Amino acid sequence: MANICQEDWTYFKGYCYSKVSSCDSWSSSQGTCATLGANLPSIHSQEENVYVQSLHGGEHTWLGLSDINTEGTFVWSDETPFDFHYWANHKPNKFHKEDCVHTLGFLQDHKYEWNDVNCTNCHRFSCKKDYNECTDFSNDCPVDATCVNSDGSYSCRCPVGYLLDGNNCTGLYAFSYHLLE
Ligand SMILES: [Ca+2]
Ligand SMILES: [Ca+2]
Repeated sequence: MANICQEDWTYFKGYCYSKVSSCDSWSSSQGTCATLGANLPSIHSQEENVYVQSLHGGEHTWLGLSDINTEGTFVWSDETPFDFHYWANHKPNKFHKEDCVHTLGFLQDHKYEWNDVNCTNCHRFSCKKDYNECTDFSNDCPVDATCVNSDGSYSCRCPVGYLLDGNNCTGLYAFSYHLLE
């Protein structure tokens, strides 16, 4: 798929990612992403885990994951569910001293795993934000439908009295007619 994100951002499965090659603390990195309308990356599949780490050629990078607020409860900075993790063996560890999570990358025999470290460490990072499919022609909503953007996706809403039927908004009377046939 052609890159449909803004310049300096790359598209992957409903989101745009931008890489920052200088290092910073976890909080400053998250702050930099926030000024771009984005967050440090949350990861929800191994495919995304590999993609995000490949952006930096396997170097260590921050993820949006931390247990800063409640020790032992890791949350993503973009508030998406914690439904995937890829901790290295015996991680997370050290508890109160290590509240922020970075990727180990794939250099020096590392295998895309994650490690918790001190939040003031300096790591490179990427920013992740939703791609708004409704602002261009990358959505396939019928002309009479309204495109509704959502985090990581979008949907098509037909006018009242119509239902989305494949790539068309079909009047409800047409559905009843099918039933009578
Ligand atoms: Ca901790
Ligand atoms: Ca979207």
